[in-house]
Amino acid sequence: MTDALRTSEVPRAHGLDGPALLDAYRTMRTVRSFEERLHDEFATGEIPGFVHLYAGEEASAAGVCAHLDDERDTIASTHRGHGHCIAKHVDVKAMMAEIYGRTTGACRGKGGSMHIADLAKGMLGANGIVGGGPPLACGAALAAKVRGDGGVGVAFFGDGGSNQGTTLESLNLASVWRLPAVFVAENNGYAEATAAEWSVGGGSIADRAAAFGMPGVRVDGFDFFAVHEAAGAAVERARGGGGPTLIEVRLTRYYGHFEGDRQAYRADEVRHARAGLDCLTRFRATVTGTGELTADRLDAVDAEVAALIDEAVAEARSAPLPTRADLETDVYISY
Ligand SMILES: Cc1ncc(C[n+]2csc(CCOP(=O)(O)OP(=O)(O)O)c2C)c(N)n1
Ligand SMILES: [Mg+2]
Repeated sequence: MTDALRTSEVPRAHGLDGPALLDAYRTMRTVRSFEERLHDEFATGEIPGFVHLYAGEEASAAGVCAHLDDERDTIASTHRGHGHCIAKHVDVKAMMAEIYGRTTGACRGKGGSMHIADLAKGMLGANGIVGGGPPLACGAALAAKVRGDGGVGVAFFGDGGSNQGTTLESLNLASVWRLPAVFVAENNGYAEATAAEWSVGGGSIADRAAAFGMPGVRVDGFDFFAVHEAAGAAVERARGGGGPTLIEVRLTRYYGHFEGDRQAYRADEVRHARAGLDCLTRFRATVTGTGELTADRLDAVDAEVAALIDEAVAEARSAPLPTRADLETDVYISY
């Protein structure tokens, strides 16, 4: 019997049994390894386009998406979307190939990092338009409400995205239509180089929820369990017909706004976060401290994920680029 199965008999206060804890860890580790590897590979010049890395923010995607299923629940993501994709079970190799612009990619190499989508997994897409996700999530939530299948639409957006008119309109629409929606504001302190302290009027994204008559909560985005708990309440409320919730997740991105950003606008906050707040380190300390999972079991996940990422990069690099004919298909929909 594996450690995971042995501990699964005793769910803890967080309600997660051994396999669920292992899943959460695997998701966060996969995102971290994917992003760290992309950071290295981008520097070789082989990857086209812009890449915005999610490393440091893993607990948000993993804590929220742990409550979602692939069939009826949907998410709308951002330009910093790799973590959301992985947490929503988009195939990691197809993601890597997409970022390399190859025909084996999730969107046949035509979307790249900022446009990875997989409708079969309820992943409506990363999005190059800041504030583009919340209206999509409203549409998905309305569809779920009409279908009556208990589905939930989740919008991830940043502190910068929280100031977009589309986001505020979506909060309003979700409120008046009582949509099964969850709005997840990932406040990493910056929109490009502009500090959230300066740009978020009123100082709190969560507090804006009151203006729309919905609950607003702020959680520590380095703590998987805190995010998981807040998201669980929001998803349950949405599924039960209670309407939308706004969650502000406070966290830090470990890399620049995009790969190549010199980050002259911030000093040692990343070093501080990596050393004392890191979500993977904290998760490991918690679950090994309680005896729910062993360090060996977690190390085995690290090794499995490392092998997967190696394969994903090797396969992506050797996959074909789209031909000219490929580029002219799927541009317009035909009825
Ligand atoms: C409508 C729109 N305006 C501006 C941009 C340029 N832009 C890309 S990312 C970004 C900052 C977004 O910040 P935030 O929402 O906090 O997300 P983060 O990058 O911190 O994850 C901006 C201004 C854009 N892509 N779309
Ligand atoms: Mg931001």
